[in-house]
Amino acid sequence: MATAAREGAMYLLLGGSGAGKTLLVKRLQKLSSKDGAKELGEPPATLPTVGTNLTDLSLGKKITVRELGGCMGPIWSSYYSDCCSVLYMIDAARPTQISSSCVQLLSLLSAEKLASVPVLIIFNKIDLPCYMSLVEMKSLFRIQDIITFAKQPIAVLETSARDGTGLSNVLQWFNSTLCN
Ligand SMILES: Nc1nc2c(ncn2[C@@H]2O[C@H](COP(=O)(O)OP(=O)(O)O)[C@@H](O)[C@H]2O)c(=O)[nH]1
Ligand SMILES: [Mg+2]
Repeated sequence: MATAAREGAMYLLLGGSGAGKTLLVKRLQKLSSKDGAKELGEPPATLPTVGTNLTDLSLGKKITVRELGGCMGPIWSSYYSDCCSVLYMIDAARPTQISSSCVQLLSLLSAEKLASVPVLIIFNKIDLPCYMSLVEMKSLFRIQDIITFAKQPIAVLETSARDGTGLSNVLQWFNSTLCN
């Protein structure tokens, strides 16, 4: 893959289309920028990611986040050998995506090449009302069973990339998993 020229450790950002991956990365870029913008302001517009999208972040050291659009699911695995950590994003306000997201998550957790990389599961869009609570969503996902039986160290966070809730926890997770 064309990553040799980049300095930073590679983090993969995966999840269904429209979960909020691009907005998350834009928000993290702003929060970690030199001027340390504390005011997020209105969410910038995002376009559906076609293919893959690379973003550099400076978090003590330089890292690169590679977003893979949801429609690239069938070839996600071709990027596994190149990454040090995985973020998996779920739209917490779309219960209809639970089963497909769960299958995708289980498949990536069972990939040999990802057997020892830290994984962060993010439930995004917690600002939106949903007829199902986050507790119900997580229980349908069987998050606790997944954590118990997975080989990888797994963390779970809730965010709103829109209003900024939980983004500092995501930055903290990056700092705790900084790879070489
Ligand atoms: N309400 C709400 N909307 C969000 C949130 N995160 C992303 N969005 C919106 O969801 C849409 C898809 O976001 P995008 O980042 O392009 O999703 P991606 O396909 O996963 O990259 C955009 O209109 C975003 O503004 C969130 O936390 N809350
Ligand atoms: Mg995108």
